[in-house]
Amino acid sequence: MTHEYILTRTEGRVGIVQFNRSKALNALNSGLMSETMDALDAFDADDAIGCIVVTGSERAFAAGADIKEMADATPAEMMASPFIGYWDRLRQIGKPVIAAVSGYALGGGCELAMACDMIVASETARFGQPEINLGVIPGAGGTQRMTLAVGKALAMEMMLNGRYLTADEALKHGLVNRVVPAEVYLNEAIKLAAEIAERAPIALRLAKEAVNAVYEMSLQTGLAYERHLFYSLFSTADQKEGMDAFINKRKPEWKGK
Ligand code: DAK
Repeated sequence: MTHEYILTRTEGRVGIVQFNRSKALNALNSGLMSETMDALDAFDADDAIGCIVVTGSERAFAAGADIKEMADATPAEMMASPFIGYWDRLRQIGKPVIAAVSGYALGGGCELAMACDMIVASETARFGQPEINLGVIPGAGGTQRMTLAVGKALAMEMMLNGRYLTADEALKHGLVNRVVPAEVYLNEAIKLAAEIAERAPIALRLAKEAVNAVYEMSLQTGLAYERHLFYSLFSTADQKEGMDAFINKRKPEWKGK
């Protein structure tokens, strides 16, 4: 399928979505967001895909929502815009999603990377929520997810003063999984995704769901939720296969059932 704003491809069991609007630093206009979410849904529904990578260009993952598109909007138009719904759709993706980030990840671009499950960053990556410079604040999770990741002190500096985080700072504060040279960041992300994609599909989904539940539940409810997900996995063929393979010293063959 041809797209206007993104490129998609697969490498083995990894589905790759690449923003393709580099002249505008991959600013997230509605066309780009809509194509991205359709591509993510398609990979999520495809049994041949085990893990998804979302990436931009070397200069910018994405420099935020398209300022030109929303500059004249009224509150009612912003509320009616499908924009925020795209983030909800991203949260519904069951397969692991890795953001491969190089260059600018700002505003909505940073929020999108944070809404993914993991971030592989190039040394050139810069994370920021500079909405304050536009007379607004983050609207797609920036104040919440960034604060949960890096803590109040730094998050305040980012939100109130538009401070960017370097890749190393992002690593130090637990926002990203790893920092690698710019020449290899995408390959590293795909390599990590390929390893994950070989694992038991249902367990992957439930592991992701259980970790994300931390943000929604008390510890007690979260522990109970985890336990129920754990029990439910004993109804899968993959649990029987995984444990039998261990006992018989062989490699498991996952069926996703
Ligand atoms: N939107 C539109 N165009 C953008 C853009 C953006 N966010 N960022 C860059 N561009 C365009 C520039 O306008 C320029 O286009 P031309 O002038 O060449 O046509 C081209 O990309 C190259 O940018 P620069 O010439 O500015 O490049 P520099 O290297 O000088 O600067 C920069 C790079 C990343 C520092 C700078 O471009 C910049 O500050 N960009 C804006 C960053 C920003 O403020 N991002 C936050 C946007 S607000 C919502 C929830 C959330 C949101 C929206 C709705 N709802 C609940 C509905 C999210 C809001 C945001 O993300």
